Amino acid sequence: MARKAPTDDPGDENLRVGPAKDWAAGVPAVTVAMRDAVNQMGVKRSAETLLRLNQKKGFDCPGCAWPEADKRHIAEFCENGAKAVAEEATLRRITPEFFAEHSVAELAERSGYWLGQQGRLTTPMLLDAGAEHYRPVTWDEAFGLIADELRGLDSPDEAVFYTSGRTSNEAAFLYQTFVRAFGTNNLPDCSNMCHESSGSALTETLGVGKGSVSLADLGKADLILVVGQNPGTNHPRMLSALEKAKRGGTRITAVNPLPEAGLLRFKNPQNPSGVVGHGTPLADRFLQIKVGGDLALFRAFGKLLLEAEDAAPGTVLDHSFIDTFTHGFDDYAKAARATDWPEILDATGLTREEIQAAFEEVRDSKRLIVCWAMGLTQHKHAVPTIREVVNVLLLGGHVGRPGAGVCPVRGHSNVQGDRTMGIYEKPKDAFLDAMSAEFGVPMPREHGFDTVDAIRAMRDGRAKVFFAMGGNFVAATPDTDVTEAALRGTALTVQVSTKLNRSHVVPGRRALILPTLGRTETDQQGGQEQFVTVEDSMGLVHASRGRLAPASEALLSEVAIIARLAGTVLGPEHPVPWEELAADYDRIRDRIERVIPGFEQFNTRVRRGSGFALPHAPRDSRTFPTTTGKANFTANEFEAPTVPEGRLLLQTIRSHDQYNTTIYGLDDRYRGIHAGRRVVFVNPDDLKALGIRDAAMVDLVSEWTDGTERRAPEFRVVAYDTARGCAAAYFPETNVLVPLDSTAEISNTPTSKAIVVRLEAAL
Ligand SMILES: Nc1nc2c(c(=O)[nH]1)N[C@H]1C(S)=C(S)[C@@H](COP(=O)(O)OP(=O)(O)OC[C@H]3O[C@@H](n4cnc5c(=O)[nH]c(N)nc54)[C@H](O)[C@@H]3O)O[C@H]1N2
Ligand SMILES: Nc1nc2c(c(=O)[nH]1)N[C@H]1C(S)=C(S)[C@@H](COP(=O)(O)OP(=O)(O)OC[C@H]3O[C@@H](n4cnc5c(=O)[nH]c(N)nc54)[C@H](O)[C@@H]3O)O[C@H]1N2
Ligand SMILES: [Mo]
Repeated sequence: MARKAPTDDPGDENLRVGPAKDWAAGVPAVTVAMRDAVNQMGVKRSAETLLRLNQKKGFDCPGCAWPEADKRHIAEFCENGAKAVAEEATLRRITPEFFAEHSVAELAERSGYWLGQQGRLTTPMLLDAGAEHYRPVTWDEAFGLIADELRGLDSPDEAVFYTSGRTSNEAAFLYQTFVRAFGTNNLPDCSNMCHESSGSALTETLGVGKGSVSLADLGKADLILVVGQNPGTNHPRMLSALEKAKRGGTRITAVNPLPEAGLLRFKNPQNPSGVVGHGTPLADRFLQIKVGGDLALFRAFGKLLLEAEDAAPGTVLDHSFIDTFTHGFDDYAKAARATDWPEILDATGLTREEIQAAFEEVRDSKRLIVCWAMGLTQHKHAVPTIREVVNVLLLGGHVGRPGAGVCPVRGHSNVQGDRTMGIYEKPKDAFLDAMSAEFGVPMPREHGFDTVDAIRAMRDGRAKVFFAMGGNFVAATPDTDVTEAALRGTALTVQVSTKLNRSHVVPGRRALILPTLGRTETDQQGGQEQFVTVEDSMGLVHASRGRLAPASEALLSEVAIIARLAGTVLGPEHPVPWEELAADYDRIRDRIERVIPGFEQFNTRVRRGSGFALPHAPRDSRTFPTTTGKANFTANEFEAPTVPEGRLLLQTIRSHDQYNTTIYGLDDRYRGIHAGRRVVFVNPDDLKALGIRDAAMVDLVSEWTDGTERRAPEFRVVAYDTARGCAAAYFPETNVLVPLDSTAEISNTPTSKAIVVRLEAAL
């Protein structure tokens, strides 16, 4: 009963631009969700699948990492969660005949959208050296071949093991065990391109690289700042939480160069009164900040708070918190006071009045939460920007108090859990010691490659085998031409995947595709049905159980793939009992419990209700495990992007119809874009100043400090309400523009949100 995929590969020939919307969700969202689901799965399967989504006995949505409320709604999913599920639970299948029919060269000409539309991968496939087509192989052959390549390396550090954030805790834990037992810490992950800057800044200032608020806190806040985030598209269930908070009196300020639909107005499809009329206005205040201006804004808040305290001593700052729990106040205060208004206004593009009004709400809030996502993390000065956010929160004592705290909103559904499980290229010694003690094998101590360093190593011939546990490495990473050449230069690429993507058609000398189970599917091991666990953006760990029959009988779970590979590479005498662990995931959880703090009685607690919360010292007890033992204020250098005359600062974002590199469809209806993706949003006044017409066709040319240029051809200009001097376009199409060396200080995250470009008339 496999469904046929469309054979055509539509380009942008039907691109239409209409008005942008000022509200999100509501009835159209639900109908669109159902339409996509039914197209991929049919009516019966759609209903059965979507009703299990995010339920206590169901599976965790493979979409975003936003937590579920304890009281579940019967349809606890959003439009984009439904699309993520439809993408995985599709009835379309890719069989060996498909690869016989399409050469790799031909597939490399197809769009990412078309590749994804072909359906689920069903059979392990090998591309031999020099071959034009993938051919089917057995699992044993595949593992044997990987083992030969790995054992033939001069050093384990010549292999790179990437992870994307859908991998379960159990698979992630076993994977890093294998990689380290093999002998390397080369464990880059999607987090390196995502919230690494948040982790870096929060670990240094608060001692824990994760968010400090729970869902309940949102409802208790006086004020929530939503900064650099587009929840209407990327975390739609967050809108329900914001709406609820608002009804209880919480005020919301949005800080964004774009007036994103969901932030302005929201219609709740799960609430009968929310689906008619204009919905709830969500943000009470909108600061249309310039791209990269947030460090300046938070610096201004800090400066104004200090000055207000001077004017009325003892009434503004939380002195008892600052005195008891923090370090570095004086240096920070000095830096904040010294910042000049002209540089703040220039960097933010806001008026003094706008900042003053927003500040007064910050000052008057006893409980303040700051939420953020990629608008803060993907900048050169992302880490100092997030440190400035922390400075403002510390001034008011907003950490470790109900209704207050830091809320980095994570992307992939288990990206936070993967890091907890040890998917990290710079592991702490305490973790490695615990691993060695548990498994009786030595652990490598030298730090490994993150994503950008892994590309450099492959480019320079220092890394020769690339193994990916999920994701779409070549499409997600910067500097597409450099990255693709780097991958092609390796001896072997291995992709453990559910769906076909660009990374399968940019092979090393040899390439393997290993098809795996998704979240929605049942996982049988050792004659028993298994479940996995995940950790959401707020540190809650819970179980996820798939219910659908696997897309093909040949699929192995990620856990089984790792165990069989480890057995083949490391041999039968190895002290880690790989097969035994894979036969019963409870045994993996027992090991996790013994290695990672916070997982006491893991198997018992995860079977109860909706799981359990991991400890978070700053939140739970105002204990700050930093180098000073206190929460650290930081005196950051004032930074903002500089853009030469006649150039724009381009940010690369997600459309409403995509999940990272997975393109669900060609619309971005909240922004008024239909049937195409190659658009660049520019402020009408900038267009006038540049002498470019709305709807003109342009090439985007990025200019890098070393004098090199990169070009993304043929984008249609869309006059749009974005901050002056800024532009926006979708990734992955624009990744060619991001230089590999353009990364954030400290976190090494590609600067995907700040690329200096000029627009050139397309030939
Ligand atoms: N449906 C769907 N859901 C997803 C994803 C998806 O692709 N599709 N991806 C998942 C993943 S991995 C992640 S990380 C998250 C991403 O979630 P988001 O971070 O919301 O994703 P982006 O599309 O990158 O949007 C960045 C937002 O920041 C704003 N912004 C850009 N630069 C700046 C700046 O300098 N300052 C400020 N204040 N704002 C700025 C942009 O205008 C935009 O609103 O979503 C997750 N959820
Ligand atoms: N220019 C620019 N670049 C960016 C960003 C940006 O904002 N701008 N955002 C960055 C961010 S935040 C992120 S997180 C990265 C995302 O980078 P990745 O995580 O590498 O990319 P995805 O597109 O999420 O990966 C999709 C693929 O994962 C596979 N997959 C899906 N589910 C499963 C599963 O359950 N198991 C396995 N094994 N495979 C599965 C499918 O084959 C699918 O094709 O991209 C980054 N790149
Ligand atoms: Mo992400």
